[in-house]
Amino acid sequence: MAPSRESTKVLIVGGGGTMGSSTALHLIRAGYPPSNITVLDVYPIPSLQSAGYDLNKIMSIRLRNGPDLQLSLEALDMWRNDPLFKPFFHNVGMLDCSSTEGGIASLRRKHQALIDANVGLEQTNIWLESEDDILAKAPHFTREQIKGWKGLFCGDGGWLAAAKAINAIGTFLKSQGVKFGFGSAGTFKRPLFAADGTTCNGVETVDGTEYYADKVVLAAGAWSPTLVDLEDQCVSKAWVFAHIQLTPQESSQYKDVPVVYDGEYGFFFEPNEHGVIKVCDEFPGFSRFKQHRPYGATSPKLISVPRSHAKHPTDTYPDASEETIRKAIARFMPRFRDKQLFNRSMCWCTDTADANLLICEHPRWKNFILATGDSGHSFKLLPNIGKHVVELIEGSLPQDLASAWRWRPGGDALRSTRGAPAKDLAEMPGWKHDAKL
Ligand code: FSA
Repeated sequence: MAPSRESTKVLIVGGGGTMGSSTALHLIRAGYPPSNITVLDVYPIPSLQSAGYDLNKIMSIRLRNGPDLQLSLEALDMWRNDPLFKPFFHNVGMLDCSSTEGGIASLRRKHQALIDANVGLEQTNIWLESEDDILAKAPHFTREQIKGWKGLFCGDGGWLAAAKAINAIGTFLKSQGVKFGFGSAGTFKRPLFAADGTTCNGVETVDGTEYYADKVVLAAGAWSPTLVDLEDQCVSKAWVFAHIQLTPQESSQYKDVPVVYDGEYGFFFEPNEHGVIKVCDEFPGFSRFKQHRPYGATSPKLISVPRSHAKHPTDTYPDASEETIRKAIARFMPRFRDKQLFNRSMCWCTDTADANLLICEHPRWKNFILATGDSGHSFKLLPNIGKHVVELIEGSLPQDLASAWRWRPGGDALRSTRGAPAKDLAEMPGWKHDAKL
């Protein structure tokens, strides 16, 4: 007999981030008593070191993997209609553009994949062939600036106020009486096992607290492969961003502009309510390999270990990033090329080899469930991903999702589906970090 929702206790490690908070939310929506749900995280929700702790993330429909169509459509519906998520979706559109032959060819393939999905996506995902087409969607550009550009406009896209959305989940969880453990009482040390040695029945945190539960969900994002041995299925990588400050007058000219993304340069978002624009460059990420022994490994091994800006606020980013972020600004907003950059920071994600999520029960630890492997494209799934983690907990995850998200060692997560393998931060001049911190 399946265990009842009323009596099943669930622990969520990394519950202050994207996948963990969504899981807690969906447990409550499925009828699990909030007092049977415990969220553990290094930081209070929204966790400062979650990739989702950000001004904004991109929303668009991109079909990279089998499950993407279903997941994106579910997410879009919830960002549009679910009262909890609706306030955080800024449906200003997303303009994916390029001026190179290869880039344009790749955009055409993306467009075709959307048409081939056969669910009417061609109505909102529009090919922009001419400069006039682009200027109609993005009048803040000059004709000169967009010479040679072609674009794919996603009318279902835009941006998501990321940290605010996780915060809204956190506020709801607290109001419902979910239990929390933060700081050393929320930092994972090891799983606990029943007398059989293979059935997980809880977690010990670094302060020595033992939490017991029927199901343990590890949703620690880029920290997941440092906590338990994932057999090289996930490689954690950092992406960088910086902010620029606009005057109120400048800001009003950029209000409601679509997110603009060029795979060879990067992307930027409209200014927030304080006139701050986030700019990112695009590249295959930075790893940070060191000898480290996650729980379950028989000896230390090379693992890319994230290092958060939250914990190490004086860390810088590589000189090369400064250059490429400036290049992106010069490309997208040449009038702001001399603006000061601030809040330079890194955002840690974890790639799998095929860029599918890793959402499955551990093959040897019964009741220990992984919900990780974001591969850099998962924030948009905040509203719905937890529903599928709950399905996995209950043994009802549809076969196609279970197969895509299965435990699957092998493959090259360092490269993943990107243009090149990640370079290591240790090789990047300018990346300074105080070892004492
Ligand atoms: O469209 C999206 O899913 C947003 S991806 C944003 C990004 O910064 C990537 O550009 C980067 O390559 C990495 O995957 C982290 O996320």
